Amino acid sequence: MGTWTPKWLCVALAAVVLGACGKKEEAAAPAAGGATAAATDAGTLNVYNWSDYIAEDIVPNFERERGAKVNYGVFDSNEVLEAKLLAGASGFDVVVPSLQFLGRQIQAGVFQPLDKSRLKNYAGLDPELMKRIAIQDPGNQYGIPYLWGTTGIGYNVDKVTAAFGDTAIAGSWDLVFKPENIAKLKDCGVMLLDTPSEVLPIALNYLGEDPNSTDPAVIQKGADLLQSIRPYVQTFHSSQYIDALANGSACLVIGWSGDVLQARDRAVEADNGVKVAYSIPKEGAPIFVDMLAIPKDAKNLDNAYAFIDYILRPEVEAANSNYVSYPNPVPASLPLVDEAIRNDPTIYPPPETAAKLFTLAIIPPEVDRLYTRLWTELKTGR
Ligand code: SPD
Repeated sequence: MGTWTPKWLCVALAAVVLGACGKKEEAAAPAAGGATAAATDAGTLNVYNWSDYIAEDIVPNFERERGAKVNYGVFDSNEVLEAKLLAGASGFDVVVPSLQFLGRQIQAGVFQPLDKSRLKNYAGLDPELMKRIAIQDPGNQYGIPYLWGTTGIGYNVDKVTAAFGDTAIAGSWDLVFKPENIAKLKDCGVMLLDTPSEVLPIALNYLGEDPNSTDPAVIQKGADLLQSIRPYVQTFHSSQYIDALANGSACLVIGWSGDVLQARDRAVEADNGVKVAYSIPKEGAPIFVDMLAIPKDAKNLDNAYAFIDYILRPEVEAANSNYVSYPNPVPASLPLVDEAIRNDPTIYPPPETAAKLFTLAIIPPEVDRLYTRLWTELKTGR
């Protein structure tokens, strides 16, 4: 494949006025000369990223090349990251919020503007994508895209087939939101992401409402829909579902694309007979971009820039996409991305699917409070 112009992604990212706009890796092999370049001691770097979201060689290869020690922590929800950032003095040098969260954290003064002259690989970022990101990060001042994906349905192929005769139902949110459907999978384990900022918009979109509505009466409709399926949901969690799908203890999840595909690959590696699949339902689904950013009070700036620039190397982002099954924003990496990933429509959605994807807007504080209250009520059964 030659150059990559993801026009469909831009269409999806542009669709909202208020909004923006595995298989295990064999060898990340990112660093030309990496093994010999560790002569200096370049101090430390504190990175806080999503769990299950980086090829396993990237941090060690960077440490070797740079001669720096990376303290690498993980989280599994924007809400958790945001609480730490807003509390201040997080101690992190590089963090990875999703774009709509980055947008409001910029407004809260959490990040420092990037000095792009320190990122020699900046020019390799997809310009169309950057333009769309600029809607929530004006001037692309604060964030660098890391990876992106969609939020859809992960399922156990055999369990869904046993309940419905085939898996066609997984192509629609009807599987999750019609009580008579989800009830059929209750006993094999249903898990939802523990994140109101995505699950409520998904419910609203399913109802034909604006997923980014700020109208409390509209948002309440989404909450009511979620309450109607609450009896069938076993667990709310944003990372455990990977292993649960892979080992067969969950059969239906709302989850992130690459995570579900990692579950599929873990089951294949375990050779346990569990077949996992991911679907982007026909009614539409969120598209997200996760962003690298540097907090204002970061202490290890040179290493932060070096790390971000390292990630942006085409061979590093390709290794990353190959490992975690999420697409990346560096077009020159695409020829290095495994064909099976590049041609997988659940990873790189074709235009007709992409046209249905929607971006998530920055949530205003009063809506955020409403989301939190409705989510607590949902989880605690009030
Ligand atoms: N396991 C890594 C998942 C990363 C997903 N990012 C979430 C984006 C939410 N909008």
